[in-house]
Amino acid sequence: MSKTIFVLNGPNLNMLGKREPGIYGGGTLKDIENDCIAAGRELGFEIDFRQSNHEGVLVDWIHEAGDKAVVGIAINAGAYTHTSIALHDAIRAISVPVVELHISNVHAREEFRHHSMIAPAVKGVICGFGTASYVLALHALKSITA
Ligand code: CA2
Repeated sequence: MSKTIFVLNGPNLNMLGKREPGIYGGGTLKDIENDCIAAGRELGFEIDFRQSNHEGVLVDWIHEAGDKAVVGIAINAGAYTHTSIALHDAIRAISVPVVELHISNVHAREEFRHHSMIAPAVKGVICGFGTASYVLALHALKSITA
Protein backbone atom coordinates (compact mmCIF):
# COMPACT_ATOMS: atom_id res chain seq x y z
CA MET A 1 0.00 0.00 0.00
CA SER A 2 1.46 3.38 -0.97
CA LYS A 3 2.02 5.94 1.77
CA THR A 4 1.07 9.35 0.47
CA ILE A 5 2.49 12.61 1.79
CA PHE A 6 0.90 15.92 0.85
CA VAL A 7 3.48 18.68 0.31
CA LEU A 8 1.45 21.89 0.43
CA ASN A 9 2.69 25.31 -0.64
CA GLY A 10 1.06 28.65 0.04
CA PRO A 11 1.01 32.07 -1.61
CA ASN A 12 3.76 33.32 -3.91
CA LEU A 13 5.77 30.12 -3.78
CA ASN A 14 4.93 29.72 -7.48
CA MET A 15 7.24 32.75 -7.93
CA LEU A 16 10.35 30.90 -6.74
CA GLY A 17 13.21 31.15 -9.20
CA LYS A 18 11.80 34.35 -10.71
CA ARG A 19 12.54 36.87 -7.88
CA GLU A 20 14.42 37.10 -4.57
CA PRO A 21 17.11 34.47 -5.27
CA GLY A 22 19.17 35.93 -2.40
CA ILE A 23 16.52 34.83 0.10
CA TYR A 24 14.95 31.76 -1.50
CA GLY A 25 17.66 30.47 -3.90
CA GLY A 26 17.47 30.23 -7.65
CA GLY A 27 15.47 27.02 -7.95
CA THR A 28 11.85 26.82 -9.02
CA LEU A 29 8.95 25.14 -7.26
CA LYS A 30 9.15 22.42 -9.93
CA ASP A 31 12.78 21.77 -8.90
CA ILE A 32 11.62 21.42 -5.28
CA GLU A 33 8.84 19.05 -6.35
CA ASN A 34 11.39 16.89 -8.18
CA ASP A 35 13.63 16.84 -5.06
CA CYS A 36 10.64 15.81 -2.93
CA ILE A 37 9.65 13.04 -5.33
CA ALA A 38 13.23 11.69 -5.32
CA ALA A 39 13.47 11.85 -1.51
CA GLY A 40 10.01 10.31 -1.22
CA ARG A 41 11.10 7.38 -3.37
CA GLU A 42 13.99 6.70 -0.95
CA LEU A 43 11.78 7.06 2.11
CA GLY A 44 8.89 4.99 0.75
CA PHE A 45 6.48 7.90 0.28
CA GLU A 46 4.41 8.89 -2.70
CA ILE A 47 4.49 12.70 -2.94
CA ASP A 48 1.38 14.71 -3.80
CA PHE A 49 2.83 18.22 -4.33
CA ARG A 50 0.51 21.23 -4.56
CA GLN A 51 0.59 25.04 -4.47
CA SER A 52 -2.19 27.60 -4.04
CA ASN A 53 -2.35 31.33 -3.51
CA HIS A 54 -5.73 30.93 -1.78
CA GLU A 55 -6.17 30.28 1.93
CA GLY A 56 -9.44 28.36 1.56
CA VAL A 57 -7.93 26.01 -1.00
CA LEU A 58 -5.15 25.17 1.45
CA VAL A 59 -7.80 24.55 4.14
CA ASP A 60 -9.66 22.20 1.75
CA TRP A 61 -6.45 20.27 0.99
CA ILE A 62 -5.71 19.84 4.71
CA HIS A 63 -9.24 18.45 5.18
CA GLU A 64 -8.72 16.18 2.14
CA ALA A 65 -5.54 14.81 3.72
CA GLY A 66 -7.55 13.98 6.83
CA ASP A 67 -10.36 12.32 4.82
CA LYS A 68 -7.94 10.24 2.74
CA ALA A 69 -5.89 9.20 5.77
CA VAL A 70 -2.77 10.55 4.15
CA VAL A 71 0.36 9.59 6.13
CA GLY A 72 1.55 13.16 6.73
CA ILE A 73 1.64 16.74 5.52
CA ALA A 74 4.68 18.96 4.95
CA ILE A 75 3.48 22.54 4.60
CA ASN A 76 5.16 25.77 3.61
CA ALA A 77 2.20 28.04 4.20
CA GLY A 78 4.12 31.11 3.00
CA ALA A 79 2.82 34.37 4.46
CA TYR A 80 -0.36 32.63 5.73
CA THR A 81 1.97 31.08 8.32
CA HIS A 82 1.96 34.41 10.11
CA THR A 83 -1.73 35.27 9.77
CA SER A 84 -3.98 32.26 9.37
CA ILE A 85 -6.19 31.08 12.20
CA ALA A 86 -8.08 29.09 9.51
CA LEU A 87 -4.98 27.00 8.73
CA HIS A 88 -4.32 26.53 12.46
CA ASP A 89 -7.89 25.28 12.94
CA ALA A 90 -7.73 23.02 9.86
CA ILE A 91 -4.54 21.36 11.11
CA ARG A 92 -6.13 20.91 14.55
CA ALA A 93 -9.20 19.36 12.88
CA ILE A 94 -7.31 16.38 11.44
CA SER A 95 -5.25 13.62 13.04
CA VAL A 96 -2.62 13.54 10.27
CA PRO A 97 0.85 14.69 11.49
CA VAL A 98 1.90 18.01 10.00
CA VAL A 99 5.42 19.44 9.69
CA GLU A 100 5.73 23.20 9.05
CA LEU A 101 8.68 24.24 6.93
CA HIS A 102 10.29 27.38 5.58
CA ILE A 103 13.05 27.92 3.07
CA SER A 104 14.40 30.98 4.86
CA ASN A 105 15.22 31.41 8.54
CA VAL A 106 12.12 33.40 9.41
CA HIS A 107 13.57 34.25 12.85
CA ALA A 108 16.48 36.09 11.23
CA ARG A 109 14.13 38.24 9.14
CA GLU A 110 11.49 40.91 9.81
CA GLU A 111 9.73 40.69 13.17
CA PHE A 112 6.35 39.98 11.55
CA ARG A 113 7.79 36.66 10.31
CA HIS A 114 8.87 35.57 13.80
CA HIS A 115 5.42 34.43 14.84
CA SER A 116 3.71 31.40 13.30
CA MET A 117 -0.05 30.96 13.73
CA ILE A 118 0.23 27.30 12.74
CA ALA A 119 3.28 26.29 14.83
CA PRO A 120 1.21 25.40 17.94
CA ALA A 121 -0.87 22.99 15.82
CA VAL A 122 1.96 21.12 14.07
CA LYS A 123 4.36 18.37 15.17
CA GLY A 124 7.44 20.47 14.50
CA VAL A 125 8.99 23.23 12.44
CA ILE A 126 11.97 23.23 10.06
CA CYS A 127 13.30 26.50 8.70
CA GLY A 128 16.38 28.13 7.30
CA PHE A 129 17.95 25.32 5.29
CA GLY A 130 17.04 26.67 1.89
CA THR A 131 15.04 24.38 -0.34
CA ALA A 132 16.59 21.41 1.54
CA SER A 133 14.02 22.28 4.27
CA TYR A 134 11.49 20.34 2.16
CA VAL A 135 13.55 17.14 2.11
CA LEU A 136 14.32 17.57 5.82
CA ALA A 137 10.57 17.84 6.48
CA LEU A 138 10.03 14.53 4.67
CA HIS A 139 12.72 12.91 6.82
CA ALA A 140 11.00 14.34 9.90
CA LEU A 141 7.70 12.81 8.78
CA LYS A 142 9.46 9.48 8.17
CA SER A 143 10.81 9.57 11.73
CA ILE A 144 7.36 10.09 13.28
CA THR A 145 5.25 7.79 11.07
CA ALA A 146 5.13 4.03 11.18
O1 CA2 B 1 10.92 31.05 3.95
C1 CA2 B 1 9.83 30.60 3.57
O2 CA2 B 1 9.71 29.51 3.04
C2 CA2 B 1 8.58 31.47 3.68
O3 CA2 B 1 7.49 30.62 4.05
C3 CA2 B 1 8.35 32.08 2.32
C4 CA2 B 1 7.20 33.07 2.25
C5 CA2 B 1 7.31 34.10 3.38
O4 CA2 B 1 6.15 34.91 3.40
C6 CA2 B 1 7.47 33.44 4.74
O5 CA2 B 1 7.63 34.45 5.72
C7 CA2 B 1 8.70 32.55 4.75
C8 CA2 B 1 7.20 33.79 0.90
C9 CA2 B 1 6.91 32.87 -0.26
C10 CA2 B 1 7.75 33.13 -1.48
O6 CA2 B 1 7.72 34.47 -1.87
C11 CA2 B 1 8.41 34.86 -3.00
C12 CA2 B 1 8.31 36.20 -3.29
C13 CA2 B 1 8.98 36.69 -4.40
C14 CA2 B 1 9.73 35.85 -5.22
C15 CA2 B 1 9.82 34.51 -4.90
C16 CA2 B 1 9.15 34.02 -3.81
